[in-house]
Amino acid sequence: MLRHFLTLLVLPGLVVNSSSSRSSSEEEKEHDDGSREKESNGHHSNGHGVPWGYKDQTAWTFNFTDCSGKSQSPIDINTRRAIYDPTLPPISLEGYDLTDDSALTLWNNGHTLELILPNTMRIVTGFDHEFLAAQLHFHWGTPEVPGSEHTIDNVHFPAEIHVVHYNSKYANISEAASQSDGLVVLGGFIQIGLHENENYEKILAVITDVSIEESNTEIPGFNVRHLLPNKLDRFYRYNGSLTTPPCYQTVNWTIFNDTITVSRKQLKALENTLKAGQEEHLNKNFRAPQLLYGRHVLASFMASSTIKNPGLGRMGERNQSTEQSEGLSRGDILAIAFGVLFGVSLLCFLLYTYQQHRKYTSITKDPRQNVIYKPAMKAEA
Ligand SMILES: *[C@@H]1O[C@H](CO)[C@@H](O)[C@H](O)[C@H]1NC(C)=O
Ligand SMILES: *[C@@H]1O[C@H](CO)[C@@H](O)[C@H](O)[C@H]1NC(C)=O
Ligand SMILES: *[C@@H]1O[C@H](CO)[C@@H](O)[C@H](O)[C@H]1NC(C)=O
Ligand SMILES: *[C@@H]1O[C@H](CO)[C@@H](O)[C@H](O)[C@H]1NC(C)=O
Ligand SMILES: *[C@@H]1O[C@H](CO)[C@@H](O)[C@H](O)[C@H]1NC(C)=O
Ligand SMILES: CC(=O)N[C@H]1CO[C@H](CO)[C@@H](O)[C@@H]1O
Ligand SMILES: [Zn+2]
Repeated sequence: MLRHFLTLLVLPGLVVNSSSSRSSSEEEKEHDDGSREKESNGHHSNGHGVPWGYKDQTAWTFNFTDCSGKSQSPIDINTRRAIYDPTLPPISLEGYDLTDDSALTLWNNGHTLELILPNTMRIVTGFDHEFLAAQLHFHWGTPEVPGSEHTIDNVHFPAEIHVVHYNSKYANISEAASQSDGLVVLGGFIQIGLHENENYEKILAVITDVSIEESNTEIPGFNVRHLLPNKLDRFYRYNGSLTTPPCYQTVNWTIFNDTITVSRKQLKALENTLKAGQEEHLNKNFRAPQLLYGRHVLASFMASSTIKNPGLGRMGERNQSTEQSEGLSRGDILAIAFGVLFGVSLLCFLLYTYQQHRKYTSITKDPRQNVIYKPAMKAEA
C-alpha cells in the first residue's frame, strides 16, 4: 500500500518526465505499476490513471481540480519575506537508523526514483501528532537545468529530496493523503560538492538496476537520516500540497536551510540513468513554483543577513501580513520609486546636455571661428 500510496501521493516527484507528455500507453504502464506492487491496493496512484506530464503542467488542472487551488506546492521561498517564528518546535526523528538486516525497495515509478520506507521511521516532535514515514523520492533536472522544486529567492538547486510522512492518526498514507492534516514532507536541497556522498551512494550505486520504468530492486537498510542535511534546526515551514497530481492540499511542508552535497558524478547518475516509457529520459521532473495567494512562509531561524544589511528587509523583523504575497513589498516600491526618479533625472540631464551641445555646435559650427581645430571637428561629425 505504501507504494500506491506513494505514487498516489506525494511523490511529488512524479515525473512524468519532462519529455513529452505521457502517452496513454505510458499511463497504462503506470497502472501496471500500481497493480504489480505487492502492497498496492490497486489505486493507481498517480493521477488515478489519468495521464499527466511535466511538459504541460497547466493541463493538470483539467483532471485534477486541486492542482488549481490556492495552497499549491512547490513555491519560491523569498528569504526576505519569510517570517521568523522562534516558537516553531524542532523536528526530531526516530527509527531512521535502519540496519542492514532489513531490506528496502527502490523503484522507478515512471515519475521519480522512490525508496519505500517502513512506518517505524517517524517524526516524533515538531508537529501536533506523530507522522510515520512512507517513502522518499527525488526531483532533478539535467546537467544544464537545475531541477529542485522549491526555489530560494528564485534560484533552483540541482536536485531535491522529499521524505513523505503521514499522520499516525490515519490507517495508512492513502487514507491520510486527502486529509487536511494528513501529510508532512521534509525537503532538502541537493548540491554538487567535492566528495562522493557515501550515504547517497547506498541508493545511487544500484540506480542502473531500476533504469526501466516500474523496475525495482532491494537494498539493505541504512541510516536514512544521513540522506537529510546535517542540521535540521534551520527550516522553512508553509502549508502546501502534493507537487504532483492529484495535488491534494494536505502537506505541511518543511524545507531545510542546510543543504546536502553529492559529487558531480553522483548527480549525473540521478540525471541520466532512469527512463520513463521506452526511451524517454526521466529527468526535469519538477513542477514550476506556484503562487502563494497570501500564504506565509515561516522560518525557524533568523537570517544572518538581517544583522548585516539592516536596510534590506529582514527575515523575522518584517510583519508582512499586510502585504500581498504576490505583490510588491515596501522595499520594492521604494526601489521602483527611486528608479523612476533617477530615470527622469537622467532624461532631464540628457535633454539639457543635448540642448547645450546644440548651442555649442551652433556657436562653433563656423569653422573659421577656430581654424586650428577645424580638422578635428570634421572627424567628429
Ligand atoms: C488504508 O486504510 C483504509 C481504512 O482503514 C482501508 O480501507 C484501505 O484498504 C487501506 N489501504 C491500504 C492500501 O492498505
Ligand atoms: C503544520 O505544523 C505546524 C507545527 O505543528 C502547525 O502549527 C500547523 O498548523 C501545521 N499546518 C497544518 C496545515 O496542519
Ligand atoms: C497552516 O494552516 C494551519 C491550519 O489552517 C494554520 O493554523 C497555520 O497557521 C498555517 N500555517 C502557516 C505557516 O500559515
Ligand atoms: C539559508 O539561509 C540563508 C540566510 O537567510 C540564506 O542566505 C540562504 O539562501 C538559505 N539557503 C537555503 C537553501 O535555504
Ligand atoms: C502582523 O501584524 C498583525 C496585525 O498587527 C498581527 O495580527 C500578526 O500576528 C502579525 N504577524 C506576525 C508574524 O508578527
Ligand atoms: C478522466 C478525465 O477526466 N480525463 C480528462 C482529462 O483532461 C482532458 C482534457 O485535458 C479530458 O479530455 C479528459 O477527458
Ligand atoms: Zn516530491
